[in-house]
Amino acid sequence: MYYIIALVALVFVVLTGVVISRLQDVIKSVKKEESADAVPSGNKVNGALFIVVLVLGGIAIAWSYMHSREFFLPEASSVHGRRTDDLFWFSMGVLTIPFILVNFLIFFFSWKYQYKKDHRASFYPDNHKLELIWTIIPAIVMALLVFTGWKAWSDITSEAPSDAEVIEITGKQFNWIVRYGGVNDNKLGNYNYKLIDAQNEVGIDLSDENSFDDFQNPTEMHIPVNRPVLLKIRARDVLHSVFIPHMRVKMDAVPGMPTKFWFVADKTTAQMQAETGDPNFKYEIACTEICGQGHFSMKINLVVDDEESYKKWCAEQQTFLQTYPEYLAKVPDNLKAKAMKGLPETTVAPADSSATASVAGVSTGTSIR
Ligand SMILES: [Cu+2]
Repeated sequence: MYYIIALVALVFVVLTGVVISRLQDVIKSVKKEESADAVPSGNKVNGALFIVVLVLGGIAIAWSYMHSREFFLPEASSVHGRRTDDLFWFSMGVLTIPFILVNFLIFFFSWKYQYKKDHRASFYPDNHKLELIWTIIPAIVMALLVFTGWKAWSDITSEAPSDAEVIEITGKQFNWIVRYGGVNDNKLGNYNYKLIDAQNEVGIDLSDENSFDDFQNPTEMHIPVNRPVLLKIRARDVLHSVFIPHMRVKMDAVPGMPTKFWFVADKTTAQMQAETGDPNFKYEIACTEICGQGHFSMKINLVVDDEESYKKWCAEQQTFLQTYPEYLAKVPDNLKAKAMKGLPETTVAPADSSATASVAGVSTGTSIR
């Protein structure tokens, strides 16, 4: 035991000796530098290089900004899009001014206050006025940015207005399926993932009468201009993400967790074609979540119509039941007559006696409603 204590004590004595000798080395070297008159040879060159980096770096930043402009988001075509763009550019402005100022001073001072013989730096330990200024001004600006951003975000994510056009968009490997509430009631029918099959891709529940006039489109989405559109977003398999760059719409499509996004488009496709001078201009909806090998192909077009053209387009679409009349078999007997409305005679013809009975009950069915 004594032996161990003695050994530890010895180690500490040796360590103390090492530390003292190191300290003396440091003191010696400091004294030596003070006495030396020689200015480090690279002093002036380094000082000048700071100015060179400042000028060349400034030019490079300005050039890269101008050069990348074509890759910025296109001009917004939605009401909230314009608002978020304004906020973005306001924040950029607020950040860019101090960025330029601070970086200019860092490089300029490094050159101006380079080592000069007989030059002594002035120094003060604290300055209350200066500290108050650089605390209060950024605090006010930050509060302003946070508040305006929070206000915009809470408006964008608020409940959609009651007159919003409700459209469902479902992501699957690898395309989007757009479903509309139909021309009669503008109400989307219920869905159930257990009902999904080769034709019924989103699992439309045909026991819900709201689904009878629902129609789907796998190639494009039409929306009316200047009217709120509520996207109900779903995914069938893996994570996808709805991205409409011109509309500033971006929302994940999550399996088992429906999401939504509402917005108001305020420029029709025709207007954009005239504005851009490109008769082939099309708004696009893309997937912005790497969702598998075919991710790149998850793109459909978005057509923003004026109210009249939109109504006309909706009226021209075939309902799901018109496209697949065999699904009439899934409609409960008491609703069959209602579901058959608008179906061509030929598809109604093969109905069995029970279906005919329901046709006979059309009047009772509708009178109940
Ligand atoms: Cu994807």
